[in-house]
Amino acid sequence: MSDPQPVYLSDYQPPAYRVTHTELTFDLDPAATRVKARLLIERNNQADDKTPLVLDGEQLKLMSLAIDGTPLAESEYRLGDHGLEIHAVPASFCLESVVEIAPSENTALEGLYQSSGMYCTQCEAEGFRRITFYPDRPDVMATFTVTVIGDAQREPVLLANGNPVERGELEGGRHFVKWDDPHPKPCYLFALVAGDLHKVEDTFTTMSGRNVTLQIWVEKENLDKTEHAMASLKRSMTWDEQTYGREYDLDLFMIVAVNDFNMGAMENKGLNIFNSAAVLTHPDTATDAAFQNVEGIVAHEYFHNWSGNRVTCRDWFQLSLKEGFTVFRDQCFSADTNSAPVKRIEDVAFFRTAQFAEDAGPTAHPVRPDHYIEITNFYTLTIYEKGAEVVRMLCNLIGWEAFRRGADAYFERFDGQAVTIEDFVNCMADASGEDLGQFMRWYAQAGTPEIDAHGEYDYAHSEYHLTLRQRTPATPGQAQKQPLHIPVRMGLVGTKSGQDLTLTLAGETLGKDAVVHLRDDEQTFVFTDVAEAPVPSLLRDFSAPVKLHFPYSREELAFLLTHDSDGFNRWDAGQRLAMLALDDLIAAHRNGVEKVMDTRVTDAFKVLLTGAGASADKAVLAEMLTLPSEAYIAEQQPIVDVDAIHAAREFVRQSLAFALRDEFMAVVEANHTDEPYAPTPEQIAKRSLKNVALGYLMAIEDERAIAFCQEQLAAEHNMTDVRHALTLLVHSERDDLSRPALKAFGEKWAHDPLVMDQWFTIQVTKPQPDVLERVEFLMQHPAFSIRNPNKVRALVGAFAQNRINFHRLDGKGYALLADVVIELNRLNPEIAARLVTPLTRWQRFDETRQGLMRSQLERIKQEPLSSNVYEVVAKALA
Ligand code: B3K
Ligand code: ZN
Repeated sequence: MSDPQPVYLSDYQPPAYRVTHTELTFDLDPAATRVKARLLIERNNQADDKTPLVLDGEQLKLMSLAIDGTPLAESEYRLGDHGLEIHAVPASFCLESVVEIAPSENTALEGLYQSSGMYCTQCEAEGFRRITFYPDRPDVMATFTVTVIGDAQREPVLLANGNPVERGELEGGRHFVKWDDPHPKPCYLFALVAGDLHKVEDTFTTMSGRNVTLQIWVEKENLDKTEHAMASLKRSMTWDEQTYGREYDLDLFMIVAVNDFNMGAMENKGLNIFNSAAVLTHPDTATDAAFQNVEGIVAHEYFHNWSGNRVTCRDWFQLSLKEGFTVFRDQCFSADTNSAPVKRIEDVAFFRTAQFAEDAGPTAHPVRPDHYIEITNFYTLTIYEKGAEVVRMLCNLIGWEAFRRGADAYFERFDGQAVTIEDFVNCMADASGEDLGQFMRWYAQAGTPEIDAHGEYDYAHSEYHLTLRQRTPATPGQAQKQPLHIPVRMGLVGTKSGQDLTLTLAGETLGKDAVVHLRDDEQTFVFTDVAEAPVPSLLRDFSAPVKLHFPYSREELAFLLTHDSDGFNRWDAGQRLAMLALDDLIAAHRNGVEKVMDTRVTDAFKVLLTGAGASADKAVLAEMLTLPSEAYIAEQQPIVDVDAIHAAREFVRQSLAFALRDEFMAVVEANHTDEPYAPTPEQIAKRSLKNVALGYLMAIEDERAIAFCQEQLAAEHNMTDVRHALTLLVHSERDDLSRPALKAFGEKWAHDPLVMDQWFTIQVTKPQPDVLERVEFLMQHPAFSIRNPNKVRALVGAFAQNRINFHRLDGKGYALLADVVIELNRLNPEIAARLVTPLTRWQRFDETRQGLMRSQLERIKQEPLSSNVYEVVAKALA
């Protein structure tokens, strides 16, 4: 068998035929569902009557095929593994086909499959071709009428996109519902759900006064877990009206929760399908983080109704057109709804760890890739999160008002069309009059740009000279990089006054906080009338997705930590200060020298804890008291020393806890509350601050903290507190604390799959070196199933993030991951290809680990691989 071949953006051709209307009838059966399709098809102008009709189709059993009522002879078409070609067709016709598919055998969870007995679909990106023969590409947009036939007992609820227009009883205990979706859509937005579902209903009146029915469909036992998702949906609808002037466009909006789902959720028109983990919440079962995650995902999928559905992508290379923009929209929504600085800190902390790692690894790709083998592998942090950073930069460059005008023009000009990233950026250029030519390179160049900054204060002339030099490292297939247009938001903080100084550049007064535009490889900015020596505060609010290097002294960082007017940079100064201390400790560990704590970090923490200079926002404070993660520290090192990083970070945690024991305890006590749970920013802030402080105290097994954890666990007030207390007890060295607590929790929640996911994760993220055996044991647990992506992520995915355990020197961690990847390659290639990621980062480790990781990749490569896993593994070994 030959290796799978890539598809290239430069090969894009418009479709030869378009589908104007799609009529589908599903006769549901687990092993043999019949799908009847009637497609109204028209030839496009650039094609002629010799142009064959090419339809995608995979794993379909063709039962019949006819054009305008006349069955086709076998000689009139060619059937292959990937589709169907009809040699000659009229300019305009109706194609009728009947195929049979087996949802119960579909373990890939793409196309039509069964989850906990119910039928559901996932079509993006190329799942529709597993449902019927069709031009499965986003630039073919049709109206859809869908009839779903099922068993009245087993599938009392039959859902599809749009509005229900007819329903009735049929022979043999069967029934049907017919749905009509008047908005033309690409087939990746098609959805069907059937099963024994129950709904919670609400209504929303749009800004023009239309009433929309909102429904959330779940299994019966989850009816009490929908309130937060419904409230989030209504807030999202209001926010999109107020912020972007966008109104919902059908009479019905449905969300369905399913247990087996590859991603978080899917924005199918009028019928969003959600991973149950991304929609169900209850104070007893979901943490604050889960509540916030649900809010963000509900918003994200809802916002797609305009940024994705009404205006969609011409081809899958443009994926970030809808994803980057929609992530930016959901980030702004969450920032407006909760604490804006905390939202930014959380997003950036994650971005700088995970996306930077992707950009530095063998699968690095631009926000708009120019080729791929398997598009499913490109639902990445680069497409989503870096894409969102690029849209954010655009918005900051041209200002919100111009950005909003550009967005209005985009939605109006391209409504009902499938378009490109240029179309979007051109709207922004038109609305603002800016030349965004150089800016477009952000979409084409992979890799994280690095800025080396250097500053000098000229006392004699009261000038500050800031030199910025940019470079982007080579990435696979892109050796040479061109300079980018990088907006650097900044301030100069006076060392005497502690205040932002007025920025004057080339005679122009810019205010106290301004953006300088770095366009060349190197530029020097001369600020005049700088009355006192400043410390520069650079890249405020993370104004561009770059690595910024500035030779700050620890004193300067401590100064910014308390004086920077930008909350994000105050936090970042703390992270940089901690990083300097951690670097020293990592070196000490490696050289076998005694570790000594940097008292400047302790002093800074003391200032934060005791109030002087502390931010009023408790959620920000909790972030400031959180050390950089092991994964982030690893990203800063040329060769990752897994053990030294762990030892250094633990040393800092324990040193801080010993030095500030009473201060941490005071924070714990001051922020404990037993008011009724609500996922409000105020309550969440208090809980996170308390739990961060408790974490430090548990690092030294402080007796008061142990008692506090035990009480917090026993009180069962809410899952945030319960989970945190349980985690701290389980992650302590004290088996006597860990065992009974885990057992009781596991028994109590055995019936709830989402809580059991948490139970798995807590056990395999332990910092003691005996976790691998636990993973093997838990994979046999009745609550675990390799077919359920949430379980795989909670157990195996979480284990692979447990750095000291996954990277064991005997290589058993790598072998375990490879075993699971090999098994999943057959069952669910999309999940297998994601799971293999940690192994692909082998270049970052020492020689021994490199060899061990590579040999597991080689072992995987010996298998008959799906194109998904093949693409990732081949790149990693290239
Ligand atoms: N658009 C979906 C992506 C699903 C693709 C999975 N192969 C989720 C989202 O971004 O909203
Ligand atoms: Zn999305």
